[in-house]
Amino acid sequence: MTLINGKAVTAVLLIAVLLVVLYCYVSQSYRVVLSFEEKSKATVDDRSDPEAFLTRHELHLVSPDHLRYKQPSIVHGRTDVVTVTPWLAPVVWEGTFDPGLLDSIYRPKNITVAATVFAVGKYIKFLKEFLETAEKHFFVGFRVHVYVFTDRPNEEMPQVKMAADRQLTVMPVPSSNRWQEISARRMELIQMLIEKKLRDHTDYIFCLDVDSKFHGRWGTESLGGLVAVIHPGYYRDERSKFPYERRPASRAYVAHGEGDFYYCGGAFGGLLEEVHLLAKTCRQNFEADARDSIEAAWQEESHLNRYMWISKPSKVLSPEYLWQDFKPKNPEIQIIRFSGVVKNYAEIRPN
Ligand code: UD2
Repeated sequence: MTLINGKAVTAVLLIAVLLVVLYCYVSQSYRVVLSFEEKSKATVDDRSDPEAFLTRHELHLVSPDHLRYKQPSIVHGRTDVVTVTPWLAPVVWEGTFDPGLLDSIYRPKNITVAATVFAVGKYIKFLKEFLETAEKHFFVGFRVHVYVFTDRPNEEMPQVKMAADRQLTVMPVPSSNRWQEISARRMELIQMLIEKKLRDHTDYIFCLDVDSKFHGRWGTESLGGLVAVIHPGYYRDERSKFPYERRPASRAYVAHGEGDFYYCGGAFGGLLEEVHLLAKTCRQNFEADARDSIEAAWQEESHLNRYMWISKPSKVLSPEYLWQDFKPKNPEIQIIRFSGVVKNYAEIRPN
């Protein structure tokens, strides 16, 4: 009798445990479904006008009716370079896009493109040529707003005539005694600029080095979610030679055998919110490193390279988009669009 009772109690206990496990499983799945639905709902709510959202961004590329342009081909084209990354982002080279077609697609979207440039200390001398050549080549015919961060007084600002749909705003910044600090603080200032001034009226942003000038078109072909430029100095090299930060103690660390390309700190961009996330993350990592008394090998360029390895760029610009004036063109470089000017570091850097 006692034995039967004991068996019954064990069976009841077993059923109870099974019921509890089943309840937990069902309620957990229910919670997952709920949170998924909530998430989808939030996404729709955030984009209360989905048609307007799609129309503005590159997700929805609508060309004008009856537009005539050269027939595209999938069997003829550039064979001397790779035009797509392993994660299927386009790599933009001359001959891979139709500028007229792209401009016709983006013009009705009425986009605004911001550009940031830092001209601190003696680097102010590069600003005039940067701005003058941007007028000739950078998003010509589109609404462009250039933000110049400088510590120089108004009298030192070059006077450059800008087209009607283009404007310039000067953002005062403190001077600095270390060039590393100037280039590194850019991420923080870009993050703040986006948060305080650009949201609501800017679609895309490009962050560019001032000691450079435009030689050719840089336009709508460069638009994308997250856009990186391949560094002209390393694009033919094995990745073991890339000057990534190699100390594991740094948040910019990229181990040997890892990484895709070596990207430039002197030019990057994309949709406003993508660049905001990049700037915020690189700034946080840079500051956390500083608290541990470590400065990455190439300051914010190292952090940017770590970021782009994990958050893959959705469009990659070939080294046409940041060459170096002192370097002869390699055969695959059919056009130089933007290029660093030759400079004497000893003359222009604070120390
Ligand atoms: C590389 C990067 C640069 C940055 C740096 C690492 C390219 C082409 N350049 O160039 O973007 O990542 O390595 O720190 O990828 N600046 C001033 N005043 C100064 C010093 C710098 O305004 O006294 C600004 C200016 O906008 C300049 C930028 O910081 O263009 C980068 O400085 P750089 O050009 O001297 O850095 P560089 O040539 O080592």
